[in-house]
Amino acid sequence: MNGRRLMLAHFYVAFAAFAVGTIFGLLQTLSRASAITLGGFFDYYKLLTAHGVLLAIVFTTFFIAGISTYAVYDSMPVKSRSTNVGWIAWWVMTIGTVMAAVTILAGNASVLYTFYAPLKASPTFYIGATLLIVGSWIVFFDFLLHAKAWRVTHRGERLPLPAFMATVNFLMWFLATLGVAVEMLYLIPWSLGWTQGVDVAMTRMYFWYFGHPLVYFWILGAYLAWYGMVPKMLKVPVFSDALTRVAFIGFLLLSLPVGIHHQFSDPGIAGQWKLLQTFLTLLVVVPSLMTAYALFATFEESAFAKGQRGFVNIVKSLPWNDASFTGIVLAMILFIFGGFGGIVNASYSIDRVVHNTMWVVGHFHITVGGPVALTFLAISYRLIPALTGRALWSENWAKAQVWLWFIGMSVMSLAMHIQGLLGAPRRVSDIAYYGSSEAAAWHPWALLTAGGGIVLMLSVVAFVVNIIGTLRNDERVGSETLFAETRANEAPPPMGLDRLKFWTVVAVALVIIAYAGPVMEHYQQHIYLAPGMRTW
Ligand code: HAS
Ligand code: CU
Repeated sequence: MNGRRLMLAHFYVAFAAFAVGTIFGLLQTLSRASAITLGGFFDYYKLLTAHGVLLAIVFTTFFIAGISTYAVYDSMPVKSRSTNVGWIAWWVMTIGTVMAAVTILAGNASVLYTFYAPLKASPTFYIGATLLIVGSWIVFFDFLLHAKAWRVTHRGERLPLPAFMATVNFLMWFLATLGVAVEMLYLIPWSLGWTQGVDVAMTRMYFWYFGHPLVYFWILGAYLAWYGMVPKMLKVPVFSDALTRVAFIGFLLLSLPVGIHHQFSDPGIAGQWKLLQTFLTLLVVVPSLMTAYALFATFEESAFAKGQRGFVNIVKSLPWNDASFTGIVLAMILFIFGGFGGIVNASYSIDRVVHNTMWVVGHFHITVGGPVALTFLAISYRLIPALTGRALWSENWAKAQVWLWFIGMSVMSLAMHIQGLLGAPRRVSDIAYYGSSEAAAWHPWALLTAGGGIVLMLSVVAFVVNIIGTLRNDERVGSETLFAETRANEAPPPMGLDRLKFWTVVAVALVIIAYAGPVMEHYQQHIYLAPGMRTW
């Protein structure tokens, strides 16, 4: 398979962003627990911006570009194609990342990862972020070119399942990032002083049109491994090719028209639009439950093959000695809690209680830090050996790392959720509030959050040591595909599932239904253009 160096390049940038971003996260938890005082170069809001951008945007986007390129190139081998387009994508993404990261660390973009206006960062931050997005579009374009070249010798065939999953995820990402691209058309001229003000409400709507699908881009990156690689670890076929395609099409359609569930407290958006998007948000339960069902059926099939029956025997028969498999199941367990927390958030009236509190921070740490990050770390113990041909340095370190991550993330997220229910705000550096009695109730949970953060840091060290050890390991391993076969006797999935142009039209139609009202009503109101400000 060609493109190994390209895939590894994506993973190395992802790991570097992960290692640096988690250090900032630890410092934040210690600061909010009043264990340390941040200041100077280590300004709290600068670190919070760097933590969010490096982990939520850079680590995820590069890792998903890497694992998706593996899925496309591995399942659709096309020897004749060069990797030039893929490398152009990598360079554009990397240059953009460096521009944005340097601007943040230079103290010129403490706008947090959501870069809400009227906070105004330096233009190089917005231009760098835009290049990262444009680079990821080139990754998607590379997949389309690859599929076209593969189709020359595979006329009329369906995309192989790994390539289908990766392509649908990037199609959803492309449609979602159009929102942030339009937002940048406001923010870049504004940051350059070419426009007098910015329409804050509209930039927020553009951001969250992108911001929610962003999280499903992450989870589908993990689902690529759950649906495609976990069966291989268990030596069984993919549970169902058709179900997998239906679930991915479900996420494509239900990711885009729901971003206003992040804006329930925003003024200027009428309640009926928020209610409509609540219903659309909750529909995501369907592909989520389909995923849970397919995965447990896979576990069951592997246990039956070993003559084991019954829930307890199925669980006991799973390969708990395999760090990659164990890490992914622990990630799934975290997702169960994160998912139900999402249902709380999506409940329009209850969200009033938790919005902008540490509850939401707990939610996204157990979702991004659970099914997404832990899956990415766990599957790296298969991907890096497969791409380098070098054996994993230590299976024991890998097992320790995934359990430490699970424990640290569980403790930290629980403590964050409880802080949030007690009213602790997010995005506030000092929560002592001059010794107020209400704030005092948050402190024990802030300490526990920091405790979870320390355990997570140990896990990060174990991961980095293991990856470096693997890259220096002289013991060689084979590089057979990490993806499982689909079931030989399964009826071929309906060809309609592969009609991605049709599903794109349906997705766009849903977006128009969900957003035409709020956008038109917005422009019927008086638009105030905010000149912008810096609070740092
Ligand atoms: Fe969320 C805020 C609603 C899932 C990430 N979410 C966030 C933010 C982030 C984030 C980053 O409605 C904060 C952004 C910010 O900075 O302000 N979220 C949901 C809902 C879901 C959901 C309904 N979120 C995620 C995932 C994320 C993620 C996944 C990252 C990867 N979220 C919200 C809302 C807000 C929000 C509001 C705004 C809150 C506010 O006020 O600001 C759903 O996708 C959840 C699906 C799951 C279920 C529950 C059933 C559970 C099942 C188990 C599945 C298990 C599996 C594993 C597949 C419907 C079905 C198999 C298990 C075995 C052991 C076999
Ligand atoms: Cu969301």
